[in-house]
Amino acid sequence: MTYDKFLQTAIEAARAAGQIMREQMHQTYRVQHKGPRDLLTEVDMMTEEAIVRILSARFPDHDILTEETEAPPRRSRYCWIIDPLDGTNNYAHGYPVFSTSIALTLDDESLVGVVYEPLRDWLFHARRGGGAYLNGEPLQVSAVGQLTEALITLDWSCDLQTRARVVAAIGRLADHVGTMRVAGSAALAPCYVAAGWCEGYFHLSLKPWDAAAAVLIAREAGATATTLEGRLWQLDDPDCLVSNGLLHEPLRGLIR
Ligand code: 2AM
Ligand code: CA
Repeated sequence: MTYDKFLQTAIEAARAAGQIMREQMHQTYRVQHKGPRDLLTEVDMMTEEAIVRILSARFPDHDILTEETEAPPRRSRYCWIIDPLDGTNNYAHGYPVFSTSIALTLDDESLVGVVYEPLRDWLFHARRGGGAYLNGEPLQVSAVGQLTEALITLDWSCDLQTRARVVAAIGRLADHVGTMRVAGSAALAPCYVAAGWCEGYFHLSLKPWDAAAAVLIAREAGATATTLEGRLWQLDDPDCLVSNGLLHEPLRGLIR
């Protein structure tokens, strides 16, 4: 079945990227600045190349949208959306939280999503309508319904104006939620909501490749994902709140 072929290929590509990340972690690699507080390592490029090679060989007609390199359009209804190394800042510091994200979209809707955390060998995946899984075990969001018991995760932006909005939101949340964590990988954090390890995650300046796979995985585990205005989150929306659903509206009210 074609869906299985899409999923198996995405898993193969994500594992290939993860292998490179593990191998390169203790080697010397080049690190550049893409912009202020925005890093690009040689490993971003190596992992991207490995993923694109595998996907293009298997699906030469599909489009590819990937963080680091612009690919020529093939005008397919199918598009692979890739963040080869999500959490580059963490990776470059040796802080052990980073991932690879690969999604396949059909007409801008995610069909298949894979997020791989190579250091723990954790592979999150989902198929639209088919549930979400971690290493083959089904995932379900948490049943926590009290803000005071909630663990909320979030990410900064490298842009200072957005960062100030995040800080203001943290200030409003602080009086109400159980505790907060800064995630460092926008592709992993919604998977942790999917697993029920935290109740919510927000980011105000996402790119499509950060969350194309992760939001599908979260939704398939029962999560709600909207913009701060409350509209269902779509690929090109920069702001996103992913939650277990029960706490969505109170969280959205505090963050926006
Ligand atoms: P990245 O590591 O692939 O760049 C925390 O920085 C999270 O937000 C990371 O997942 C990071 O992805 C993502 N992110 C999204 N947009 C970003 C940007 N413009 N600069 C830095 N990180 C960004
Ligand atoms: Ca990246």
